[in-house]
Amino acid sequence: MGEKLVEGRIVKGIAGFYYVQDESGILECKARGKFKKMGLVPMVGDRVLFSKQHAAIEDILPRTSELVRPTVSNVDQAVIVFAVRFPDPNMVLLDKMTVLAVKEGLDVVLVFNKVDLDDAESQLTQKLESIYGPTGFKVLTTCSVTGFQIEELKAMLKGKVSVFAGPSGVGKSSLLNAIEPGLALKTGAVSEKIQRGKHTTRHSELLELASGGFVVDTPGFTSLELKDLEADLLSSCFPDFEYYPGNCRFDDCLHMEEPDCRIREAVQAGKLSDSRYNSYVLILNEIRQYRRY
Ligand SMILES: Nc1nc2c(ncn2[C@@H]2O[C@H](COP(=O)(O)OP(=O)(O)O)[C@@H](O)[C@H]2O)c(=O)[nH]1
Ligand SMILES: [Mg+2]
Ligand SMILES: [Zn+2]
Repeated sequence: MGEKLVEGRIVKGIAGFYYVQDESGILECKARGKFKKMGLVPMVGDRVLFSKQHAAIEDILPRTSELVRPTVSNVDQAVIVFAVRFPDPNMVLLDKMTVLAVKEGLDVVLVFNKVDLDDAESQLTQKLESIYGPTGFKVLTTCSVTGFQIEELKAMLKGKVSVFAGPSGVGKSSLLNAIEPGLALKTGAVSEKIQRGKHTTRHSELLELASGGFVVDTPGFTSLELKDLEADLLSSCFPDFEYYPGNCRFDDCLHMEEPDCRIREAVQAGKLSDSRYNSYVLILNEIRQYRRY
């Protein structure tokens, strides 16, 4: 007689053990040997069928997405966090992260944190909003210190699996703590350095929010590889470029030197952001660099 299998989700994996969560709690499980034979390695984020009696994962349900860094499956959205300043946003890095997220089929939420450090004179928040408004990405400006827009962020996470990404020091852990103080994530540059020193490999972990949804707090990453992205697909990962589809003289226009390019015209006319176009060119050149080898 087959025993009853229960559906759950892998929230953590350490040294061959998988922590599978369902409504009744978290159970430490082993994966059946058949997965190894199939060349299938269970991932954090996987929805699985497991046996409580044997503490064993019996089946892995089809994945909707698979991220490599951090290693998580079934992610719905990327919450890309940058500070309006301290540290100043690196726009190329930001745009690269959105490209990777779009390429993976994730929804993008852009969070500009530390709005308390902006001032009336520089209006950094407003500038960022004007650059990213036309992308159609969801944009939130937040402050984890005052709690500004924290409820809105919380609402966006509800019922979804979200990966928090962004450079170190922008306030990812602080935002998550503001959403749910019980998480008690370590914050501040110093504590992160200590954390890195202690654990040579950091495992990704899904954290469940009481308000609903799971989040992954990634350690900050600063360089991203775009090796497997084709040059001619890059502009489709810039949703603000898509307002001018198929209108360039050449169907395969890369929006660089080609004559009658609608994208470059839009940039020259001030309709498309210089900053976004600049990132596009730099990322395209990076992709071409890879292709040469
Ligand atoms: N002024 C200000 N500081 C913040 C804000 N959010 C986080 N911080 C500070 O920024 C530093 C880095 O925060 P942390 O959450 O560790 O950033 P992470 O590396 O992205 O996880 C800490 O010293 C926080 O106290 C904010 O909204 N405003
Ligand atoms: Mg952190
Ligand atoms: Zn073009």
